[in-house]
Amino acid sequence: MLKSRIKYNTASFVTSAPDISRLPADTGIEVAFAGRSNAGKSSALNTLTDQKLARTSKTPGRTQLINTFELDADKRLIDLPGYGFAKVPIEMKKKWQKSLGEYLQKRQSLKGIVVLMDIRHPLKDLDRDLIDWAVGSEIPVLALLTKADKLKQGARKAQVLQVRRELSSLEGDITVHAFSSLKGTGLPEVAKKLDEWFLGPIEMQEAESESESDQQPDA
Ligand SMILES: Nc1nc2c(ncn2[C@@H]2O[C@H](COP(=O)(O)OP(=O)(O)OP(=O)(O)O)[C@@H](O)[C@H]2O)c(=O)[nH]1
Ligand SMILES: [Mg+2]
Repeated sequence: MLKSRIKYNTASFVTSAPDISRLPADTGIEVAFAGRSNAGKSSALNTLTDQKLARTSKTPGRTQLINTFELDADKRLIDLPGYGFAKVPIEMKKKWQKSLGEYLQKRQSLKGIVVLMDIRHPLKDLDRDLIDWAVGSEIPVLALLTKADKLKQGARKAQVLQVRRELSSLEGDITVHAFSSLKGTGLPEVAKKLDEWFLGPIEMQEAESESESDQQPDA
């Protein structure tokens, strides 16, 4: 079983919104899953929550709405529409890009972005744009190199190191891990980072619970 401070398997679907005006109130903390079409965003969310919450597909461009899942009243996970898929009618593309851009720029509760990239071809232009933007906006990034099961261990490690090296020049709060929805690779690392975004660093929590126990000495 997944060891985490938050029980991600309690997540439940809230809403599918065509634009940010239709999202739940912009309060609390939100973590968004973003990336190119077909990168594995919905699959990663399903693996993390151990549920079939988000619809996945072999056809890129499956997630066209901003899907919201709630962990509790002030913690949400967001499945964003994918970007960079060529075979989408231009009008539709414009609409998604608008709602994606608006979401990223205006959402105050957005406190962390999981950027998912296929481990076999990471850091495409739009991925770099998104990561650059997040660093500029001081939003932490968890870069997941997805479908890690498609590479042998040596190649997988080399890709992780290469992406880490390339992103280190940005000097942002960026963490890079290999991930596989199929095998569960990287899942504990994802849960740990999201716990930190939602609840704060573990040291802080321990300090808090210590001070609580100070007030209530054992009888
Ligand atoms: N081998 C392998 N395939 C995966 C993995 N994760 C996702 N896939 C496959 O990749 C395809 C796309 O996955 P989705 O999770 O739907 O991707 P998405 O990023 O949500 O795509 P859009 O909603 O279209 O933007 C599906 O056929 C998945 O089964 C993985 O870890 N390993
Ligand atoms: Mg999807």
